[in-house]
Formats: sequence, C-alpha cells, structure tokens
Amino acid sequence: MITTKSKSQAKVAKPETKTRIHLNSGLKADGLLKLYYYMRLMRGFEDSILRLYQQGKIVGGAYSGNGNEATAIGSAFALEKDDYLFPMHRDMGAHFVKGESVLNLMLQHLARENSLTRGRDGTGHYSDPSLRIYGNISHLGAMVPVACGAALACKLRKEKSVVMTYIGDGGASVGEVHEGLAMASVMRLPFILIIENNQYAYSTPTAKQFLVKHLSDRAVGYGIPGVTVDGTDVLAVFRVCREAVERARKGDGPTIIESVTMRMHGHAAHDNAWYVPKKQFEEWKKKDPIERFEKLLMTEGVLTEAKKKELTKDIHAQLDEATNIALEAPYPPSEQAAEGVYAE
Ligand SMILES: Cc1ncc(C[n+]2csc(CCOP(=O)(O)OP(=O)(O)O)c2C)c(N)n1
Ligand SMILES: [Mg+2]
Repeated sequence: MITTKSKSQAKVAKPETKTRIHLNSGLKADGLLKLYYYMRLMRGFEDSILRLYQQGKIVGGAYSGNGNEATAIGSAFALEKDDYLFPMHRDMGAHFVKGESVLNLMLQHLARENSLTRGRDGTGHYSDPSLRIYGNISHLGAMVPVACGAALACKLRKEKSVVMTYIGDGGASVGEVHEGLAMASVMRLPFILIIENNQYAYSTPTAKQFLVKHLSDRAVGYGIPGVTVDGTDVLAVFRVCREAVERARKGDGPTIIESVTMRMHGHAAHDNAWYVPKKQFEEWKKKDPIERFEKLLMTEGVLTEAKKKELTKDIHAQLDEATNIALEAPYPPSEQAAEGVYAE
C-alpha cells in the first residue's frame, strides 16, 4: 500500500460522502470499538476545554482537533507501548491512546500545580516521559529534528521502538522539517511523519502554501515512501500508519504520510474562522470522522444504540469527574513561578 510516489499516485481524498470506509484493518470488534471510543473521548474532552475557556476558566488559548479525530486516533493506535509519540496541537486523542489520563490532561489545561507542567503551561506544551509522550514544541517545525533525534537514539541503543510525529500543512514549509527528514532518510531512522493537511494554516489556505499536488509527493526528494490518506477515515489512517510503523521497526527507515482533513473550528477558540467559505465547512461536515465511523459500525453490527448510550454515559462521567477534580485543585504558589521554567 505504501509506495514511493513514482510507483503509486496516491489520491487525495476529496470530501465526498460516497467514500466508503474500509473495514479490512485487521482489527476485531474490540479494536474497532476502541477507535470509536477514543475519537468520542477526544471530541468530548476538547468540547469541555472550549466550554471552560468560554467560562474564563482557561487562560491563554484553547485548541481543538475537531475534524482531526480519525487522524490523531488512527495514527497513535498503530503504535506500541514502547514507541515514542510527539503529538501536535490537533492530536489530543493521540495522548489518550498512548495512555494519558483524562485527569492529567484536564489538570494541564487548567494549569494546576499538580499538572504535568506544574501549572507553567495551560496548553499542549507538556510531556509525559513515563508514557513516552513528548508534547509539542510551540515553534512549528522544531519538533521534527527533535523527534528524529529520539529515533536516532532508538537506533543507537538497538531498541525496537519507533517515533511518530506530526506537522501541519503550514508547518511543513518550515526549514527544520526538511533538515529532520534529510537526516532521518539517509540514516534510515525509525521515524514516521504525519502531515496533517487540514486545508488551513491559521487563515492561510493550502493554495497559498505549496504547489505540489500532494504533500506526500515531497517524499520522493528524500528517497522514502510517501502516501496520502483520507484523514477522515480512521481505518484507512490506521492501516497506512501500521504499515509505516512496521517498515520503521524492520529498519527500513521513515515514511511521510499526508492525512487530508479539515480544521472544522477556527485556529483556536478566539478565532471564528470567518475566512473559511461556509460551503467548505458544509462539504466537510458530511465527512465528519466520528459520524462516518459510527455509521459503519452500526451497519456492521459492531455498535448498537444501547452500547453507544453506555459509552456516551461513561465518557461524560469521566469528563465531569476530571473537570470537577481539576477545578478544585490549587494553582502553583506564585513565589515558585520562575522555578522549572529555564533549563539548568
Ligand atoms: C515557526 C512558527 N511560526 C509561526 C507560529 C504561529 N503559529 C502557531 S500554529 C500556526 C498555524 C499552523 O498551521 P498548520 O501548520 O497548518 O497547523 P494547523 O494549526 O492547521 O493544524 C501558526 C502560524 C509558530 N508557532 N511557529
Ligand atoms: Mg493546517
């Protein structure tokens, strides 16, 4: 399935409602339900974050990966426990898949003292080394060489782990992305780069960002495989990522995967995305990753209305509990504000 551009002309998935999700993922019912659960949890969590932001309980920014659930979940689901995940700001669900708790992520967003960054940050700039999650570096592109460095470490230590990271359609233009890929390819590092092409980089549409047909076409310049996948189809994303992970684990080097999605919200909560044509949102709404997958699971008899109700109740209970605990938790003492902010 994954081939270099010269051998295959992977098609960019257009937002058509007709596209059928493929079931041949090698996953059994429990795996399929897990994908669904994590996508629902991601959306539920981010909706909670946006509500808390509107209530003035979150300072700074509040980001959402609405529309990106299939990409974040399908990709991280292809990783094993000992693999490394370097997620970006649209990949909240990937943290959950890798084992992060709802409470830890809630504490982090509410900048509490007992959060992963001890209240120094209220968005995605956090890590949890115990789960091999290294959360995003704010400077777009900078994380790619860092993730490649982790992949080099895996290779030097003869570990069988692989490293997966993400970049946006806009971030993919940053020079460090090229530097990282140039190194990862020639050193055949166990590295997977997912380019999340969600049509916009803040207010800049992709037409003003690049001229290649598919961002995965760039792989040919590094001599590595590149594939474009429908980023609203969780099983398609999972399949291409699993293949890339297997290649990387075997020592065959990196893969670039372009996952085509739509950023269904503004850049962050402060942005109402006035610059996106309404029609574009309407077209992509028909391909909502969660609704598509839910429909498929219902048709295949994997999901029932009763099971959906039970799962919805469980997600709401988890979110309510985490929100209540986090809101009660203290902020860090102000006299410690400068501690742990700079490297020694
Ligand atoms: C080097 C750099 N330039 C600018 C920014 C400010 N910034 C943060 S996110 C963003 C848009 C990124 O767009 P894209 O890479 O397409 O990712 P998306 O937000 O669409 O997922 C910008 C300009 C930054 N963080 N780093
Ligand atoms: Mg983008």
